[in-house]
Amino acid sequence: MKKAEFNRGKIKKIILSDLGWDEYFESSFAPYKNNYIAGRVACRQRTHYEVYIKGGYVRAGISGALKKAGKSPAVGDFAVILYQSETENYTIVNILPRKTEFSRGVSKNEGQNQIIAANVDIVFIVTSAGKDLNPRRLERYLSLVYSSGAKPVIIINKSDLSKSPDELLEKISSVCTDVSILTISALNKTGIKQLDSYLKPGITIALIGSSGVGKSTLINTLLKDYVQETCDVREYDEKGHHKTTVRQMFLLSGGGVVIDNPGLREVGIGTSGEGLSETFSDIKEFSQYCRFSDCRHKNEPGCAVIKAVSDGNISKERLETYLQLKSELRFEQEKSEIGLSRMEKKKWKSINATSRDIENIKKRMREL
Ligand SMILES: Nc1nc2c(ncn2[C@@H]2O[C@H](COP(=O)(O)OP(=O)(O)OP(=O)(O)O)[C@@H](O)[C@H]2O)c(=O)[nH]1
Ligand SMILES: [Mg+2]
Ligand SMILES: [Zn+2]
Repeated sequence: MKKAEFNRGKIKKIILSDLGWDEYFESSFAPYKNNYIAGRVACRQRTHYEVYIKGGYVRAGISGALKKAGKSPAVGDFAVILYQSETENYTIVNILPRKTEFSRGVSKNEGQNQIIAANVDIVFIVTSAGKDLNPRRLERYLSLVYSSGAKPVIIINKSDLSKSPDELLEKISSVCTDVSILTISALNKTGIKQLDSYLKPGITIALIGSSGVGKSTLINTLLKDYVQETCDVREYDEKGHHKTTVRQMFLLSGGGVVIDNPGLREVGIGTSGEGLSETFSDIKEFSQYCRFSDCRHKNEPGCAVIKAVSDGNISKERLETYLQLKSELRFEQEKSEIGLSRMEKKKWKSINATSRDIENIKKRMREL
């Protein structure tokens, strides 16, 4: 088995079920079972992928057919791999259907959301004591996580920098009524035990948050090893310079996997409205009592949401973020529809071009 240059910590023998492989994937892998091997994408490099397979991990390329189909494996994907013993090459030939898809929420290329990671169960939204701790930012992150299908947990790191951890909790508790908030110090290794209940065999956890909040430091603490380079304490200046540039997956000694991500510069909203209604369930609750069923909660008479703000039940800033995110959502949805229709046009263009080619060939044949 080829050795990759990444430090993956002390890896024991890999069992795919510790990595989240279950009946769902087993059944979609069934048609490939006899000739292919299954693996999970750990990291995407410029020229190849690093993939965990039963027993270890390998470097793999992707097949031309997959590239042609425009499919690109994301970290966390379960893949169908062809092993050619003559050349000792591993090639990803297909991606098994995803359970969850975690995207940045910013659409790129023809309205498709950019996938950050696939098959994530829990997202640790990492923030830190200091100016990163911001309820408005958390609302954005929460909407994104909810729309991915994963469960969010908020981690306030660097509690050692605060005199009163309770104050930290208080600052954001209003935005996260149904979400667990854990206060830790990844550097001093305090509060880490609270994470134990999430770190289980078969469970995939992704860490997201701004640059410099301590995601990679937390990975190192969880793995009890220095697998990820972190920003030097002396050179760190809260300006958010990116240290981690490659997204990758690590295995925990008790089973389960964690994915470290580069700090997110831009947090979009995606095209799914579900994330918004879950994040702002209080606003949704009040909106049932608005006079108009299509109330936009801006200046309509009989708006129960605006009343809730003036009664002090919802903060003004929270409503503002909600309205802002809602308009971004509408924009992203429209963009995605335009993207789809553009793709549809492209498809017809290529179909027409192909039939033109066929006609030309036929014509030339007749002329011969
Ligand atoms: N005081 C304190 N500093 C911490 C803690 N955790 C991390 N740091 C420091 O914060 C800085 C940034 O940590 P990283 O782990 O590199 O942050 P990151 O979130 O991975 O950043 P990116 O990779 O750029 O996204 C480093 O100097 C860490 O030593 C903590 O619990 N307390
Ligand atoms: Mg990092
Ligand atoms: Zn209203």
